[in-house]
Amino acid sequence: HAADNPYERGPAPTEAGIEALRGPYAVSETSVSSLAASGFGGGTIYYPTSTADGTFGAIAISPGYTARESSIAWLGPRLASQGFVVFTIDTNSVYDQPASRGRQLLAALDHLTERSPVRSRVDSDRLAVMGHSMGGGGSLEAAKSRPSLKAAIPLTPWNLDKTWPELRTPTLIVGAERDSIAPVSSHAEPFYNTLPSSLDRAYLELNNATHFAPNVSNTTIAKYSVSWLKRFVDDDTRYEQFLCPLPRPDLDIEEYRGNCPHGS
Ligand code: 9J3
Ligand code: ZN
Repeated sequence: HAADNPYERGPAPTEAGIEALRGPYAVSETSVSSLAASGFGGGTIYYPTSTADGTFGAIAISPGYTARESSIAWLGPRLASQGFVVFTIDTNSVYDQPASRGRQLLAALDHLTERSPVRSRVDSDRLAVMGHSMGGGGSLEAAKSRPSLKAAIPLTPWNLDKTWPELRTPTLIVGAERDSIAPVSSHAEPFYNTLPSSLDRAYLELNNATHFAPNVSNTTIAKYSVSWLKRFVDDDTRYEQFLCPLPRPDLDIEEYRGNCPHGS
């Protein structure tokens, strides 16, 4: 319980709870204009309204090529309501490449912890990155350059760099079976396969899904993202039950690979 883990937030988890459209925390939001943002394009911060539970871990999320913050906005309240501060960002240009998106994710985290109005609510030692497509490729870049990150979740990621042995951040890679823009055979799967085998890592392939599955509310993405973030940003082992033993293929999951148990 909380006495053993100071980062644990919220009630004992259930499968229905991690699949729900909203978690236990009421959520507020505040926008960051592009003028106020340095090194990224601005965005929206979603955060638990109550200050009664102390600080929260935080996640920055980048959209993909040609896309705006709106394309990943559903993740803001969905994750924040589980007990995280979530920053969905715009990039400087919608044409920015993955390496740039990685730097922008880190700039957004720095803004969140150093300059944002909710900085006192954020635990600056417990940060994570996510992103769609080139933003997913960017989350790999961010984790490579900042190994203190606690979790990375690239969603149908795209990157020309196919090898990621440098990562030290627990990483959940989400691929889509019918992705023809970032086919899993040349993106998500080699990214996963080249992560260190000693790392806490997982590969979730969404059954019968396209490149754009992460752009609309998706319960499979949400439930495993919440579990991964809770497990590695909050060190909350109550969520290990949803990650180990490895989820079995079903109507939603084409394939799931990973090490198990975690943290060993
Ligand atoms: O961010 C993305 O959707 C990357 C896929 C893409 O359009 O790459 C083409 C260069
Ligand atoms: Zn590489």
